[in-house]
Amino acid sequence: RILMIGSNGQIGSELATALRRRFGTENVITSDIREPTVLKEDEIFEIINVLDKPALTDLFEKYKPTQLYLLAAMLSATGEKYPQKAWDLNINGLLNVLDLAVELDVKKVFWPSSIAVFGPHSPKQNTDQYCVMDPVSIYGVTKLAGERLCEYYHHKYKLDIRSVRFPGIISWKTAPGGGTTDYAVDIFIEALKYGRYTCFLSANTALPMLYMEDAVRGTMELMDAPVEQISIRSSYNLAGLSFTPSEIGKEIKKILPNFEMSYVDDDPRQAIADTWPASIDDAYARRDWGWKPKFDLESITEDMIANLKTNV
Ligand code: VAH
Repeated sequence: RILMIGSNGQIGSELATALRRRFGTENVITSDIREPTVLKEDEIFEIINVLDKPALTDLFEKYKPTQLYLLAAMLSATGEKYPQKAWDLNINGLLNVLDLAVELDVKKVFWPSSIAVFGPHSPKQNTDQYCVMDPVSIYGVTKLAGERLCEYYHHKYKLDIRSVRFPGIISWKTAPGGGTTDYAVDIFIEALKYGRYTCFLSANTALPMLYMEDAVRGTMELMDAPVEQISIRSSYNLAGLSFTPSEIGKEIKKILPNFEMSYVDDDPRQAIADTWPASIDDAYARRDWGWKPKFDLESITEDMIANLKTNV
């Protein structure tokens, strides 16, 4: 049985759908700090605060999960507004889950890290699995510390915890929550609504990105891989594609010729984006468990516009 904590978020909501399809709705328990906006009658949901250890213990004991997916976190931009809360949620939430997973013998745990673990002294292009990581955002600090905790709990308690460093994720079903890469989602929504978009990152800010279908498939493939193939217990680099706001704007213009783009140059998220890599080397994920992205900028743009037109 699978327990997911943080199922209302951008990744959680779509990963939950994929897990229900794969393991059966009755075997997937979703949970978050508040009720989801949509819940079908056969879907199981529980309200939980991942920082409330006694309540979390009750939830684990009630469902006795064999797999646990922790998607509850505060992202980079919001984290800069509430750094202490970001540390508390992202680290103490993870620690509560790690301890319960060990105590109650959960077979596999998934926890997402992020390219936010890299910083100004990390290589900018094809950033490799092992390199200097000096994150400047508190979110990046929590993800780097979280990776070290995951590796420690694996070696100390033999916990089978698996992780990937997600790039910015693009999707249309659930809005992202307070990330620096959110522009790559907002641009599509506003292009369709208003025919124009004012971008909070500069035109040439190249960032690593991944389409949600690839992110969900990659997560499932990582979790399905035989344990002996997993050589990284901090978090795997994962790459999809890299592009700049200018490049995605041009791609949108191919479908929406009247689309206009402008830029602001005083957004605090620019300072975070400037410390992140432009592209990622995911050789370990490809070697260990056969990772390969499928979506490129053209297919992402087509899929986003087609779905947003009919669903939003
Ligand atoms: C953020 N979407 O912007 C997240 C992600 C790599 C970016 O971690 O904070």
